Amino acid sequence: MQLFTARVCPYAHRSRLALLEKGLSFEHIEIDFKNKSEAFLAVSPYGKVPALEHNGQTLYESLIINEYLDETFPETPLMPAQPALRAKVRIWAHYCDNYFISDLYAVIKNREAEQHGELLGKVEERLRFIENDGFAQLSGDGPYWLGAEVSLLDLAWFPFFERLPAWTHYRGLDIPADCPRLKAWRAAMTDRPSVREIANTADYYIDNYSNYAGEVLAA
Ligand SMILES: N[C@@H](CCC(=O)N[C@@H](CS)C(=O)NCC(=O)O)C(=O)O
Repeated sequence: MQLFTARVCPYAHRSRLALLEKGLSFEHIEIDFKNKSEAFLAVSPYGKVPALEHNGQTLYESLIINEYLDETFPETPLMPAQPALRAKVRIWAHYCDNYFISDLYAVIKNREAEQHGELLGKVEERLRFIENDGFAQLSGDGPYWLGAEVSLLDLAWFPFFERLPAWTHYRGLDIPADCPRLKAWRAAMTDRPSVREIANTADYYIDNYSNYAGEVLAA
């Protein structure tokens, strides 16, 4: 099994975590975005990481790769058994990709101080929505999205929260004080062996997101 990946990429981070959580061995192929090989473009038609090659199949899109891994290697399941809960995992992963990330990147890429407050407020509202309509409904006593067991949903979201120190550094974005479940979840995830094995430092993210964010904007 080969994973085409990039250390800086939160989406590739999702699939690396899934492989580690499931204890699967794989060849890690680090992609240089400025110099994409033919072999990479053959498995990744969008030219994006992550991409996976396994048993003659080429797969891409992090959430789909992760469901494939879970179905192909059902030991240590990372999806719940009940169809309604499986649907919730997909709903909240879809929310991450289709609502949360676009607002997050809008704050980070924005360089106009006048627009900053409004953009930041939108992301904070999204975080409160996750807290109240996500965690409060699904996670019981926690600490994970679905309670006691880690799932693909945790792996879908966590990479964006490992990068939080960069968002705080450049844009003053943090988990709001009225989101205690989200804070506890981030702490619990940060402690997992899979997460620790491939964690990058705050300084790594601050350095690597400087192109996106540019200068620090006052909150
Ligand atoms: N929806 C995709 C997004 C993957 C993605 O955007 N990856 C970025 C890096 S974080 C990429 O490979 N970009 C290629 C490039 O910038 O040339 C997924 O979930 O896998």
